[in-house]
Amino acid sequence: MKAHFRSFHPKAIFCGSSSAGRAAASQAAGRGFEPRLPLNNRILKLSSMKVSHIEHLGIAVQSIEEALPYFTDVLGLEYYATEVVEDQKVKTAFLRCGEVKIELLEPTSPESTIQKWLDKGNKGVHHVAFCVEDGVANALAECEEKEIRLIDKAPRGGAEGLNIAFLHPKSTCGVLTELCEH
Ligand code: CMX
Repeated sequence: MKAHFRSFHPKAIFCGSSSAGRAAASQAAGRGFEPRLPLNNRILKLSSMKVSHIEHLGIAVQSIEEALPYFTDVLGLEYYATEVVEDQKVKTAFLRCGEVKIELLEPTSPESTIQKWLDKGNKGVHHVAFCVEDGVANALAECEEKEIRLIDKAPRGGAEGLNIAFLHPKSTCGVLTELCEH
């Protein structure tokens, strides 16, 4: 129980009047956190979602051809696959970085969400993909229960044949979040 609480936002561990809660508040105060009531009590519910690792980081680029040499020739990462994801209007290139992959995303159409994102002056890390052990459908159900805004209401097929679903960055601390399962 305590271990779970530690993984929550620091503001969330101070609710309740248990001695453990008070001890945590006092410890955290010593570290410079301001004990206060959480803005949203639902965060206190323990998570049953199990994230095993970061599956990949999605990096938006205007041109894979131009971007790739930085990742292969400078960082020395191994490039191993290219795939076009038609329904997302992107071409992807995958590189290995230990257990985590880097997914370069190049728009294939002006209508691509990646192109729109680049056109707004953004570049670099576009999303973070977390691998969930108990399946994307279960993870989505839990997110929905906790009022996290879903982009995909059900798992769908993504690059590399993975089941995936996206969570809206407005609900996820500004990080466009992909959930995926192997
Ligand atoms: N990271 C963080 N915030 C983002 C974001 C991103 N990648 N993309 C958009 N946002 C923010 C915008 O900044 C904007 O915030 P403000 O309202 O404060 O300006 C807000 O989200 C809405 O953005 P928008 O430009 O109006 O864009 P849309 O609402 O049309 O779309 C999103 C945003 C996240 C719903 C859409 O990009 C989406 O559905 N993404 C999931 C699918 C995807 O990204 N596919 C490409 C990768 C495919 C793959 O990996 O295979």
